[in-house]
Order: sequence, then C-alpha cells, then structure tokens
Amino acid sequence: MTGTLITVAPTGAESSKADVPALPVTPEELVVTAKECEALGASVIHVHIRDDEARPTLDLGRLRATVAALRGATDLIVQLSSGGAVTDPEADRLAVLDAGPDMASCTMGTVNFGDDVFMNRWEFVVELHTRMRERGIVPEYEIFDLGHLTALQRLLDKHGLPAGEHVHVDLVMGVPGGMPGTTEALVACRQAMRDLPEGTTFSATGIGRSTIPVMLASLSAGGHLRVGMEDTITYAKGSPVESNMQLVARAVGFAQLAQRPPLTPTQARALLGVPAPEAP
Ligand code: KMH
Ligand code: ZN
Repeated sequence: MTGTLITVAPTGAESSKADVPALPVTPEELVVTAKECEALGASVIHVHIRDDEARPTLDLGRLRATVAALRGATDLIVQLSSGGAVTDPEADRLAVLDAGPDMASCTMGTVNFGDDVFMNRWEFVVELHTRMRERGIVPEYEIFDLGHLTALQRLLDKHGLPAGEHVHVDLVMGVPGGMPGTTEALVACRQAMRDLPEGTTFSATGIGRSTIPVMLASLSAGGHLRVGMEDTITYAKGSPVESNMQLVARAVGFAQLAQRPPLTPTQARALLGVPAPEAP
C-alpha cells in the first residue's frame, strides 16, 4: 500500500451547532469544507446533513441537492451516511440510497452508542447491502466491534461481493459501547480481516481522544484514515477543533511522515472500485 485514503467526516449527527459552532451544517458550509479538505488531501467525504434548524435530517430532497452540490464543486467521492442519527427509522435510512451517492455506509451490527442504541438488525443490513449491489453504490462497511467483521464475512458469503467487487471497511473505534480506540483492538480487527476477501482494505477512526492513537496504529498496520468533526471535536487537551481542515491537515501530515502520501480522488476510486464520475 503506497498511499493513504483520507476520508473526511465533517458533520455527523451527534454534535449540535450550538455546542460546536465550527460544525459545517448548511449546504454552503459543507461545500466550502469539502473543497478545502480536498485541496489538503481528502479523497472521500462521509456526509450527514442538517435541516434549517441544524438538526440531523435524512430529507431526500436535501440529500439529492447535497450530492449534486458536492459533485459540482469537488472531485471527492461522495459517501452518504445510511446510519443517520440513532432515532432515524430504517425506511428513511434505506431511502438515502435514492439520492444516488457514489458510496454509502453500511453498519455491520447493532451497538450501544453512549446512552443510546444504534440499531442495525441483520435483515436491515442485508437489505442495505442488496440495494447497494443492485444500484452500483459502493458500500463502506462500518465496524464498531470485532464481531461486526464476522457478520461481514457472513454477509458476503451469503449475499455476494458488493458493487465494485472490492471490500472496504472502516473501523469506528472508541464509541462508548463499542470496541476501544487502541492499537490492540485495531490489531485484533486486522487479524480478523484475514478471513475477508483478499485485497480487503480498511480505514480507521478513533472517537474523541483516541483519534491520534488510532491514526498511528492504522498507518502502521497498512490502513487508511478517517478524520473529522463527526468523530473529534477536541484537537488537543483544552483546544476545541477549529475546523475540519485542521484535522485533515494533521492526518495528511501523519500520512506523509509514514511515507504514504494522500491518494487523489482518482486513485481512491481505483482502490475502492468506485466508477469515474459521469461527465456533466
Ligand atoms: N450517527 C451514528 C448513529 C454512519 O454514518 O453510517 C451512525 C453513524 C454511522 O454515524
Ligand atoms: Zn457517520
């Protein structure tokens, strides 16, 4: 692996604009963030959107407009969250695919999520995977705990490879209720991935203070990076994150130190099996 795939997850569904004023929540803020993160070295954007009151929403019209705006302004691979917020119903989460993104997330199992529960029933996961296959949308399998990798193996065995035929997982580490954001946990996942199809790639993100240990562990294990204000709102002890760009710049610096510079969006598409964008 000679380069690093850098995904930016700029918004998420958990932080409020009131608590985190630097969070991009309007379409304009999202597009500015996307352009700046792309210029720094991001190649994928993992997108959650907000309504006019900055509350998380899965409104289809807004999702379609967001996909179009990001495609118009950047070459980034647009990955919509099908996870949404913990309160979102399954039907709305499935309907996210109707917005026609390049990629969508697909979480591989239910997990406690702080005081909440992030529900991902087996039948729902199968439906998400199947619809993505049918529509040529490339999944990123979100792994919050070790057993989710076993569930992914079962999914692929029973329901076939995803669109693009390449398997890419994202280890989401350090969620209260999921696996910890430690090197040991990342290595355990790395071992479990040996049972997945050859060539499977992974990125990792550490929630909160686990962001730096997880970045370093992922790079040293041949993995890729996801960073952003969805996962981290404190840059260093006592210093709130000022922008997503600050987090992407730090990730790019780490990747360069590891002599695995950021992949361009074109290289990222080749890695992930995402088709080239259609000409406008
Ligand atoms: N907001 C979390 C409940 C995803 O985007 O697919 C789910 C999440 C995962 O962020
Ligand atoms: Zn997300």
